Parts: sequence; C-alpha cells; structure tokens
Amino acid sequence: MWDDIWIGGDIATMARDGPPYGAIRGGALAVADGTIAWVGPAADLPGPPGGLAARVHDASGQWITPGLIDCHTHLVYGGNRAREFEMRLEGASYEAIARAGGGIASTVGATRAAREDDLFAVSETRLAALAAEGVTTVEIKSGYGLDVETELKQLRVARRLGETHGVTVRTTFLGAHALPPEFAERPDDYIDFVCSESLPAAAQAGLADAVDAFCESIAFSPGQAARVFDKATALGLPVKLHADQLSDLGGAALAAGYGALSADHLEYTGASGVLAMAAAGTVAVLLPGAFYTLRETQLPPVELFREHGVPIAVATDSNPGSAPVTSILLMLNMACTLFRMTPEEALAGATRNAARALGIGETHGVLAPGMAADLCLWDIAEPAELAYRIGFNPLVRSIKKGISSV
Ligand code: DI6
Ligand code: FE
Repeated sequence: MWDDIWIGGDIATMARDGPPYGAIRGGALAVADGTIAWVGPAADLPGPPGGLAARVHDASGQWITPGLIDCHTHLVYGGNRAREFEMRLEGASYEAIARAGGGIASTVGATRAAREDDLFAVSETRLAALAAEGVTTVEIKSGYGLDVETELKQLRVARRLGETHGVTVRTTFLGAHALPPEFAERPDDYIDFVCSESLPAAAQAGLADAVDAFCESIAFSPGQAARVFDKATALGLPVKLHADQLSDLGGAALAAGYGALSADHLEYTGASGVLAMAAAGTVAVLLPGAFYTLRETQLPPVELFREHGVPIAVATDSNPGSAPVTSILLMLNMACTLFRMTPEEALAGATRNAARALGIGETHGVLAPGMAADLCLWDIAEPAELAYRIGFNPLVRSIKKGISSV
C-alpha cells in the first residue's frame, strides 16, 4: 500500500531519454515513505487508485514536475548593495567598485556584524521567495565571512534554513571568494589561512558539502584556486568553481582537472575548457541573472556545451551584488531569451542537471521510482510555460519528500 497517489494530471518526469520533458500525459505518480514508488500512465496502474494508496489526489489540469533545484546561491548574507546598483547606473563597473573596497568586501562587513539570528531572519525571507516558486532543494555558499567564525556562522544558518523550511540545503564552503581586509595585499597568505584554518574547520564541523572558489582577476588566480582544491580533495570534499565569469583564466579546465561537480558562470570559457568539462562530466552552471545584472555581452558557449554533451544547469546565483535574484522561474526565462536555451533545456537545468551539479543526481531532479518524492504541481497547459511567462507564478503546491509544503 502506497501513502499517496496523484492521478489525472500530466507528468514531466525530466528523464533524459524519451519524449520531450519525459512527458507522460494522463500520468500517475505514487509515493511511499517519501520516495517515488511508481510513475507511469494512469492506465497502466496495477489496480484502481483507491485500493493502491492511502490518499488519492486529483491533479486534473495540472503538470507535475520534479521539485526545482537552485544549485548556485549566496543566499545567506547581511546588508544589501542597492547603492552599488545606483553607482553602476552612474557608470562605475562591477570590477571598479570591487577594487575600491566595495562589492563583496562590503557584504563581508555587514555579514560579520550580523547576529546569527538576524542573518537567519533575512535569509529566510529570500529562501521563502524561492520556495514559493517550487524550489525544494537549494545550494547555499559561505564566502561573506572570510574569517573562521563568520564562515561557520553563515554555514550554520544555511543548515538551519534546511532544517526549518522543508527544503533540502546543500552547503558549499567558499572561503576563497574575496580577499578580506586583514589580508590586504597578501592573497597567498590568505589562501594558506583558508587551507589550514577555515576550510578544515568547516569540514570538521560537518558544515560543508562541497568547496568552491572564485577564480578571477578581482579574486584568486588559478594557482590559488588549485591549492584550495588540493586541500578540499584531501578532506574528501567535492569541488566546484566560479570560472571564466569576467575573463578566461582557464577556470573551466582547472575545475574539470579536479573532477569538479560543476563550473559556474562560464561566459568567457573557450573550446578547450568545454572539452575538458565534457571529459570530466563537469556540469556547466549558467547564471543568467548575473549576466543580466552586469549587462554582460559575452554569451556562454551554449552551442559548444550541447555539441559536446556537457550537462547545463541554470541557477539564480542569488547574491547582493551581481545577482539580487530570488526567482528561479525568471532565470528559466532568461536562460531562453538571453542564452537561447530551449524551455526544455532550461527546466532540465533547474531539475536533472542541477541535481548533478550538487552531486545528488542519483536521488533528485528526475521523477522515477526510487527517487526522492520532491514534486511541484503547476497550473499550466504545457511545461514550456514555466520558462515562457515573466513574473507569473503558476505553482499550485510543492511536495517535499511526499509532504505538502507550499
Ligand atoms: N561571482 C558571483 O556572481 C558572486 N560571487 C562570485 O564570485 C557575486 C558576489 C557579490 O558580488 O557579492
Ligand atoms: Fe556566485
């Protein structure tokens, strides 16, 4: 006997092989113990639904998709950077603001100053906005603390958000995000500190599911990122990289060389980086909200990713500077309109491929027996609507491990 069964609706399983969206018209989906027990055409059910599950739900006129996965966010931070938005409109560049001590450094100041409960409260609001659009799994990075105490504070808040909001949170340690003021002009000493102090502390506390770094002219060099990756690897943690966002430093190939789960941003990635990612199975995480906010014009090499079979994910990059975004549906739209992805690719980017980018592709991101019962029910006529509309939220409800949350 199953716990729940949904009938009457259409199901976008997002399975890779098969029809577009893995679609099953007139589908049925059964859940037992928080896991998908059965999915297929309702006509193939082994008996009348009422005799198969304790609860039968009518999903008529709705589409069921996997719960959405936002696989790249910096959701936990103090303060905001609306003033920098104004400065950029007055002509200052993102890089110039960063070099003048604004940018990430200003958020570091506000995050260090914030009490843990206050940090939780402001972050909770942002998480709620994502969840209201069907996000059931979110990655959250540190990187606005840069000292041991504040990096751990951010990661604890991230874990607590997961425990209290019915959303799976995957944490990523991003100590190598920016140079903190106490290490001004001493980037190699700061990388020593990350490798010997803050990263081991996060790992020891069980607060890091993965390790990331920002490889860029305004942040850390490929050699410095590699040192962080060596330490992460020694600690048994998977890696990912902010790569080639503002220039091509070979970040994608560096990440691939470490078997990274993902390389993220990638506007300036060249063919050799794409080939290295394809060989390593590294997911390309595209962040159209940052592209849009920074008014970037260099497009990520989407056609090359397709050609070489690199899985593409799409995420918000939710952060106070380059992507003050809390809408995953808007990112699906931007992935199509700005990056020329198809609506199906965009949805796969926030489900199946996002799960892979977090190392949870075996259990999340696709509706199939044995996978987590994280679902969204949408009041839409076809799945392309999720990417097509702008500023419209057709979520009826989301289900986390079989339990209704929104
Ligand atoms: N790239 C990003 O998009 C964010 N961090 C990074 O390395 C931006 C962070 C910020 O501007 O606060
Ligand atoms: Fe980012």
